[in-house]
This record gives sequence, structure tokens and C-alpha cells, in this order.
Amino acid sequence: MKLNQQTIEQLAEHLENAELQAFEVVKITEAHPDMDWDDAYAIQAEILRRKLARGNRVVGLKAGLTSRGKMKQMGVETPVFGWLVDYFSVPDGGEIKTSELIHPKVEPEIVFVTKRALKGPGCHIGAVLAATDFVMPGIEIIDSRYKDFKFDLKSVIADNCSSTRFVLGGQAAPVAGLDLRTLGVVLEKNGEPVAVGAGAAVLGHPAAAIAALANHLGARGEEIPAGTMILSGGVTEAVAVQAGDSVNLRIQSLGSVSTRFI
Ligand code: 0L1
Ligand code: MG
Repeated sequence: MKLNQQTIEQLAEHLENAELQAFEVVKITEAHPDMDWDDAYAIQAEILRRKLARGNRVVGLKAGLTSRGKMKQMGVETPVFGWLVDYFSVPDGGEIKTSELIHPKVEPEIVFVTKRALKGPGCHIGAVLAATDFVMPGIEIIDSRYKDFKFDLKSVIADNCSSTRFVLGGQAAPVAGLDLRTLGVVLEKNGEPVAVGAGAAVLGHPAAAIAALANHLGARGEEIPAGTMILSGGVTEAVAVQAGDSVNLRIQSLGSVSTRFI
């Protein structure tokens, strides 16, 4: 690691204030060009520690930048991982206040819920499918705290991978009998399709994103516990939204989920 504990705590406070007060900041690698991956995840962990100390709870995990569409959109090549806390959760059909966000975008996600723990290294698609209780549709709202949604990988990891809100809905379906690679995904904004894709856009198979998360945590001596909800990553590029927009996600065989921005 290149940053000392005091700097990690200062950067965590800076990024969390930007999230909670909805203001944008310059990417932190401008002032800290030598920071490394461990520093980035340490800042992310410190933001979580601050939230837990205030009584928030972790309700899920996420993989991000797992599709070619997203990698191309953001100009990066590697998946990233983050956490989701209780106040990020919005009920199906519920409203999201844009005044609490900076420049939100939505992305369609295939969501996994595990029934058994998953631990890397060596976790693979087969282990993920065997440990999956069910999958369901989810809309993730991302809101990079960085100016103009422009960042590098270390800055975005420190910013908990732009996480801000998510909406789960539709049908919870067991994976047996579903080919997650060929599930069609349609994201609609104000009744018009704005992005379409299929599950295979996520690392060839969405379960590969969950395996990558298990392997990432395994390298840190951690695991994905049984009963964990995980967003496997946007199937398509993310779509900008503003107050007044309605968003609906349909996933073949899994039904639909929606939200409204006010
Ligand atoms: O969930 C995501 O794919 C977000 C990853 C972070 C990059 C971004 O803000 O698009
Ligand atoms: Mg996402």
C-alpha cells in the first residue's frame, strides 16, 4: 500500500461526504497518483466502516464493469467489486429522489441470491450455479461522485464503484432450467426501449461475475456468505436519467421491475 491510514480515512470522509451531500469531486488519483489497488479497496472499506458505525447494514454485494458495453462506455478493462447498504434499497415501483443524487444512471442487472457460501480462489460458474438459491431482475442506479462521471479504476473502486440505489423485483427463479447467457434484457425509459442485451454480455455468463467476486474476496481471506444478494453487473451500458423519468426493466422468464425518478 502507498497511502497511510490517515490519508485513507481523509479520502473516505471526502468521498462519503460527496455521496451523502450529492456534490461532485475531482478523481482522487489526481492528488494521489501513486495509490494502488489495495489503497483503493481500503478507502472503500473505510467508507463502509463509517456507515456501519452509524447503524447502516450491508444488504448485498456487487460486481461492476462486467460487460463489454460498460467497459467500453467507461474506457476500462477490469471488473470491480463493492457493497450495498440498507438505504440504497428502493421498493419495486418506488420513487427515487434526484435531489439526493448527482448525475444518476440506470443499468439492468441479473441479481443472484446465494443459498450456500462461495469461497475463492478457484470459484467457477458451476460452483456459483450450485450455490445459487434464485436469480431475479434488478435496476441498479449508479452515481459516480466524480466530475462528469469520468474516473480511472482506482478512483472508482475507492468510490464504492459508483453505488447509490437499487430496485429488485420481478420473479425469483431457480437457475435450473434457465440459460442465463441467452436471457433477453430490455431496459425502457419513459416507455421506450433504450438498451437491450442478453446475459452473456456479462463476462460470457453472469455467474462468472459472481465467481470473480468470490475469487476477489478469497484473495483477502473472505467469502460470499450464504443468503447474499449480489448484483452481477450491468448487462448494457448505463443510461442517464433525470427527474420525471420512469424506468422499467424486463428480463425474459424473470418478469419486470420499475422505478420513477422525482
Ligand atoms: O455497477 C457498475 O457497473 C458500476 C461500476 C463503476 C463504474 C461506473 O460508474 O460505471
Ligand atoms: Mg452495476
